[in-house]
Amino acid sequence: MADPVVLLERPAEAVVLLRINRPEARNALNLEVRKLIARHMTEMGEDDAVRCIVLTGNDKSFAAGADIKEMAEAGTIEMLQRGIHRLWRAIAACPKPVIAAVNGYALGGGCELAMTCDIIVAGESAQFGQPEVKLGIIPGGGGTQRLTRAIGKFKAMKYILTGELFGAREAFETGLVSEVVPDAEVEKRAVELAKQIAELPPLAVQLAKEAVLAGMDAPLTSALALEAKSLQILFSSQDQKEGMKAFIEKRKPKFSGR
Ligand code: DAK
Repeated sequence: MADPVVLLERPAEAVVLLRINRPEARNALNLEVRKLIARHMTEMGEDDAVRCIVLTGNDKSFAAGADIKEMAEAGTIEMLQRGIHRLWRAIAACPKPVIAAVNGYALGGGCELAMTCDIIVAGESAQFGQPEVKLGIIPGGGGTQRLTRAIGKFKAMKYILTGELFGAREAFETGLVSEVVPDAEVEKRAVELAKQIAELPPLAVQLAKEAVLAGMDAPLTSALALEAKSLQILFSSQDQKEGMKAFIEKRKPKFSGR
């Protein structure tokens, strides 16, 4: 039997690591991979025992984009029926923080997949890009929008219109990547960050993620109102009482997730 194309690992109690596993195709995202990632994200979003997710590939490739061989001959209706946009939305809708640990190539749909995550840790030799234009298409998984929001119009236009790749340093300097670390330490660092987040009160983490993402879509006044309401809501959580009490009593807090 073939190896599963998405592997699930548990590097720490409340942390799940999802590994894309198609090394023979540079982790190209075929429909099976996309469906599995979406399914796992949905399930983990509902699982109280999971507090942070790391999404990764292998040392050569995070994901080299959509599987070109699978879509080369597809027609409009077939592309529509594959429901890729729906699968993408399931990933973006995960309420838990998701950290992309990127080594090697994050191209096209692979770069878009990393951009649906909340934090991106990249290895020094990682390569990002939206090369779709070279195939006669345009980015379709959010690339024209998320890349532009992350790095600004003029840099995004350069990469989207030329299909040129860019390295981890450039990605960091332009704001696409949260941290750059030596290649061999990408996964370790991503898991370390995930563990750090997993120890924090999950309701505060969830509402912080929600406020940042919903706020990016809204005018400033509405976004600030959402932030204020989210903060007020947290004052009815046990973890807010415990966090502040523990600070005053100079002890480590014990968060219950309530
Ligand atoms: N798809 C299919 N196979 C791929 C692939 C891909 N994206 N990338 C690599 N492979 C396969 C190669 O065909 C090769 O297979 P064999 O020939 O051995 O059978 C194997 O992986 C190794 O590839 P290379 O020999 O090329 O390896 P190198 O290390 O020399 O080069 C590379 C690695 C990643 C630079 C190169 O393979 C490459 O340029 N790959 C294509 C990158 C690319 O153009 N990516 C964008 C794809 S288009 C949508 C949403 C999003 C999308 C579509 C629809 N909807 C919402 C509807 C997204 C579109 C895309 O991402």
